Amino acid sequence: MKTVLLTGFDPFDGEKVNPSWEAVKRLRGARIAGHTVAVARLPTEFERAPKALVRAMARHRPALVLCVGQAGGRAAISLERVAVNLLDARIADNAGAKPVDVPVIAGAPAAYFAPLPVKAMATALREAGIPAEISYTAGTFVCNAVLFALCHHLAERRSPVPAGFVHIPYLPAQAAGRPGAPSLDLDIVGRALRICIRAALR
Ligand code: PCA
Repeated sequence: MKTVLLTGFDPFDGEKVNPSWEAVKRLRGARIAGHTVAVARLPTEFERAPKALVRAMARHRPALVLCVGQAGGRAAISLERVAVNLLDARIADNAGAKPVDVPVIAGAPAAYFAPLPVKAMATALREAGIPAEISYTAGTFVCNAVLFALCHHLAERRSPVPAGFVHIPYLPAQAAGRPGAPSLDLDIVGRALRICIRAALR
């Protein structure tokens, strides 16, 4: 059976949980559209996260790669369309690194479009009653670096594998300490990821 690789991140910036890993780990072994879900937990570290992703891809040889990360403050499931070749950290990563104005991969293109049908995915999410948006920036922190490294890896190998990045809001428990911050419940995020996978495989 073909495999879908889903990844989530370690908590960062003083948080106790990362909703991305909480949602992703629940889908381990799930059967979706004739595929089995494999999961990997990535460190929220510039240096190690892309390597951990590439290792997981070598191990699972997935037919689809969907990386998921927390985007605190966003109110919808955010489908990332673009990765930029820039690290510009506002906070330190979990290893204490805080790169400013350096490329993710020296000599690589300035940007990539994620090879993922983001519009079809957004439509499918909205039809299921889940707030969704297409995003034109994954930021300049670890998530963007992972998406960029993923796109570069596939482009260099001329791989046809669809792959991309989904940012998700805080969990309600995280938002509880931040009046006014939007959040999405884990069950909804789980449903959203299943819908994203089905739409991406179509
Ligand atoms: N979100 C961060 C890194 C890890 C995560 O879950 C980001 O958006 O870059």
